[in-house]
Amino acid sequence: MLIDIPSDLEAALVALTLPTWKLDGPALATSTMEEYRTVLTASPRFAETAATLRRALTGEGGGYAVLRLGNLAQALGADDERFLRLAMAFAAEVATPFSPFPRWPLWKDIGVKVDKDPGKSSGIGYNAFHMDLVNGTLPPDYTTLLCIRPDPLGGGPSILSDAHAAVARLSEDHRAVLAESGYHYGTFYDLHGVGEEYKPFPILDGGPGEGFVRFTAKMLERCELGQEHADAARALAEELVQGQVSFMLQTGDYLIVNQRRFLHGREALQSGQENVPAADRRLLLQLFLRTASGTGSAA
Ligand SMILES: O=C(O)CCC(=O)C(=O)O
Ligand SMILES: [Fe+2]
Repeated sequence: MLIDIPSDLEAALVALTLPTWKLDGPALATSTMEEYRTVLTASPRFAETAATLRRALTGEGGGYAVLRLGNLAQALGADDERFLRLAMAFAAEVATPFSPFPRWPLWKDIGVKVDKDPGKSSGIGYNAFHMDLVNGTLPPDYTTLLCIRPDPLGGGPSILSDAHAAVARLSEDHRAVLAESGYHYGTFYDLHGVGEEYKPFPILDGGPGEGFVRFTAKMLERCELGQEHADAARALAEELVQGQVSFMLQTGDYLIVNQRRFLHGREALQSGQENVPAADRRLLLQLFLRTASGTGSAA
């Protein structure tokens, strides 16, 4: 769902300068979260906007939101620290920002690399449905993507699909196979705050409609899977595509995905990226969030 910022709130936010954030290990410091909340709660309609955001992510039928911060990005500059602090403050209203990568800052650049595996993060091709950090026992509750620059050639719409709805459309036989520990994906190296490496894992590890649908369609191409497991995973991948929504993120759009409900991906960028100067290519900033309870309910 799209969430616009009321114009009186926008005006108040542009006039604010939030302090720089502090870290507590890999996470945003509680003191910063409290500081940001205190300042922002004094702005008109902030509390109500944050409540709308939480409802979109955790309410009945919800699971993702696009917070439209484009006017703020335009007023402050999309890569300006003041804008990033405001986006961080909205994120902190959902759950605690943290970095699973010890040597990376909280916001991780996702640019465009023409030489990379086209189907992976920052590649130029189709980025198939997945959850982030799928092979940790405790993946981030939320993954978030802040659009600094869309593809100047006009490609790369985001895709989202309700994972539990897709599972519910599968046959019982496929669901039973997906509940077996027959899946694995990728490497697990030097990651913090996402539990242990999970290998092999079941795609379905909660009751109907519950828990993570621990899936990445990338495993179909890149991993050796048993025939039965591969077939069930392919059926799930097809249902995810059947149920997908897609939209183009614009500058300042902030996509927040509840990983317990929705899986995400991205259509291919427009061809011809090698002719676009690196500094003009699509740029997102990625940030992960963890709920206090680890159950996915908002803060
Ligand atoms: O480029 C995008 O829009 C999505 C990137 C993504 O999902 C990821 O890097 O995990
Ligand atoms: Fe992702």
